[in-house]
Amino acid sequence: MTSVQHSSSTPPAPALAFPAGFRWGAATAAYQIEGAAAEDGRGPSIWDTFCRTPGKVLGGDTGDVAVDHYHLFRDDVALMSELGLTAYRFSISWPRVQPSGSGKANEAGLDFYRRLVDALLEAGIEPWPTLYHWDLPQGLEDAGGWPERDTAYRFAEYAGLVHEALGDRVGQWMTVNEPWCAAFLGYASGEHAPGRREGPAALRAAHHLMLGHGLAVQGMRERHPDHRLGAAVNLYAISPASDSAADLDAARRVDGMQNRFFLDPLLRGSYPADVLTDLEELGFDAAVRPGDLAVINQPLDQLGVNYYSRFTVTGEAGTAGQAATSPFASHSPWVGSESVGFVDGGRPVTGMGWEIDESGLHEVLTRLHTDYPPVDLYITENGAGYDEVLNGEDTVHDADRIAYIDAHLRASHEAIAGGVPLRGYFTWSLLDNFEWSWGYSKRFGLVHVDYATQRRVPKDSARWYAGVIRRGGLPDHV
Ligand code: IFM
Repeated sequence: MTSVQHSSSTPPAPALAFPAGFRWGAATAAYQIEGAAAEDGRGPSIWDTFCRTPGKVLGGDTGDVAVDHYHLFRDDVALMSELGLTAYRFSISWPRVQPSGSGKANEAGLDFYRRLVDALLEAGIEPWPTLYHWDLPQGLEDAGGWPERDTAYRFAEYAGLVHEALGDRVGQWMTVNEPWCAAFLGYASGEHAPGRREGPAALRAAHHLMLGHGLAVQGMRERHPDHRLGAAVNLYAISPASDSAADLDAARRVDGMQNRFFLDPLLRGSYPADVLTDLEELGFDAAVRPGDLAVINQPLDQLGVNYYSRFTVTGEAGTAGQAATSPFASHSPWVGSESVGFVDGGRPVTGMGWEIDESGLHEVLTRLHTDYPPVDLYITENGAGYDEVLNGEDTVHDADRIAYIDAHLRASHEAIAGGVPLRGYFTWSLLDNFEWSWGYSKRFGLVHVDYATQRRVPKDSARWYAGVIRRGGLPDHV
């Protein structure tokens, strides 16, 4: 591991200062970094199975070893300290805690998180665990997966076990991460595990992810009323390609399925009426039982916003398509709106092909503030993936990533100045890691990882971000 060197002199006051107490963080997820897939009693997850299915993950890559965070976590916490992070967002692996998805906890699995949390606390870094970041125990998928209502109850049971074990030292919790991806990439387009292509099942999965969130929050609230609880959703800014009625309708549909289908039940206790109309033929209503929406609509202390890009969409005939979420995209994840098309918005893109538009982040944050009941907001993911190489040097000159994060922090600062209660920013990601169906081909880290040796090398962006944190804000220019 090489270190994040920076000067120890007092930093100049930033031109754009963030409020005192603003959380400066980085995020990761269990399957993407931990490795140790068969250690200490961990059971198989749907991602272990998916990675072993030919043609599902680029290069046949798996998370078996990933970046070996399970063994190297102390080094990684040391890196976080050098960066000056005040908070670290990670996820808990459900199959480490409940190898088959139900029943008593595997203490050896919980012990790993006890060790990690203790190391973070010792370093003065606030732990921000997420309970579900897509690694459903395979045993639960064998019983039907998220389209089965029982999975929501199993999730609440698992959440209770983790909360019981760590609740004495962790006070910030996120339940589910990006339920849109888990439901619609997992069960509609099949680009993600478990790789099913069943639209109506994907809708039920989405509802049960939300129901699981609500049930988990109820139990956690009862156990520790003082804890701060929330969920992290992936939101997009959406633009119609033109003012035509077809394009405006496409924008309404994509906004409905991507944003409002999750925000409305979480924050208002209802599904958007127009989306329910779009889904009328698909039997979604039958999945929503009396009382479910009240369970989902638990009072939240915080909402996590994962923001990466803007979609420009069209409803003109013959344009059906989708944004590039995977190298294997072939089926639409837009259940009930499969005919919408995605067009080039004319902006520069990251190495993922995702258009860079920080104004979309400002738009999303402002909309949350004006259209929904008040809740503290955190950017729980934001960052840029590229195909980077070390080139024999001892760093990566990732000026593109610096520019991306800088621009999004400026947009965040503007939102705060406009009254948005944004309380923190977690960049995705701390380390290069397993990027789902892209395998290890895309790198999002502030820290480069040599996957053959597990050597960590901070990129230019790591030093830059450390400076931002030390100053508590941004200089006039990048
Ligand atoms: O790597 C993912 C993460 O797991 C969820 N949000 C988006 C990131 C980049 O694709």
